[in-house]
Amino acid sequence: MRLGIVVPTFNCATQVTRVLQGLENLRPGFIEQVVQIDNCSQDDTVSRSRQMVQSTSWLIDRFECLENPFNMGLGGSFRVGLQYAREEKWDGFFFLHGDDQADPADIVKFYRALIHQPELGCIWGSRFADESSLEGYSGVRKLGNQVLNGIFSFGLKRRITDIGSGLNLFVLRNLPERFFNGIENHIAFDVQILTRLCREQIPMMSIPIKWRQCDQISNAPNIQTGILVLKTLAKELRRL
Ligand SMILES: Nc1nc2c(ncn2[C@@H]2O[C@H](COP(=O)(O)OP(=O)(O)OP(=O)(O)O)[C@@H](O)[C@H]2O)c(=O)[nH]1
Ligand SMILES: [Mg+2]
Repeated sequence: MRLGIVVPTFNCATQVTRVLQGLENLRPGFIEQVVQIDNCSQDDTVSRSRQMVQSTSWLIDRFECLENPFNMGLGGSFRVGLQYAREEKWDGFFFLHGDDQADPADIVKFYRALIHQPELGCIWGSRFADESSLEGYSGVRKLGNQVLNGIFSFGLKRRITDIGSGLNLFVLRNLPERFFNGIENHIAFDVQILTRLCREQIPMMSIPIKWRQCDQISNAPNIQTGILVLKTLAKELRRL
């Protein structure tokens, strides 16, 4: 099975170098390549990533950094990664946020789950399941997410413990070719993906992950993102 990792970045030089170091330490034998997709960072995210990779031995032969010509939003970066994965004929790819909130070691759990259930179309990382580990998230943030999880569970008629985290695995070989058509550029693109997974009854599972907030600068303001998420859900539900 040919798997890659797509790492979207935007102004997160300090954090992405830790993510890349984490992958170098892990040296996951099941990963073919790591592709960073930078969304016009205004800091030195790209140069520091490239410099960091020069000092590695595993990653150095497997790393590529693509730079979007303009800020395409997180969904736009996802589509760039998807296109890359298709051109490389990967069977699937991890989408791992570059701001070091997830634990890169969790990808091993995802891979093991996929080996046991090779028919899965998606493995969804969950920050709010009972066994998840969540550090540094404010009470407001947790509550907001729990409310959204409740609304989604009701709307999608299925228990949802995360509407979209920064660690997911998409198994392209088990997803219809048209599955990602019309995915939007904005940060709630994963809400579109989640509703489609449910609507099309794609085999999927959710895995509790480790997630933390320490020195990250969020580009996703709480209220605006919450509204966008709900609007995206409403739009997708009309299609159900
Ligand atoms: N928001 C945002 N993030 C981007 C973009 N392009 C790449 N990213 C990266 O995508 C990841 C997610 O962005 P965040 O702003 O942290 O959003 P989030 O993780 O969904 O929300 P938080 O829980 O607030 O961190 C980070 O690693 C960013 O560096 C973009 O256009 N917008
Ligand atoms: Mg983040």
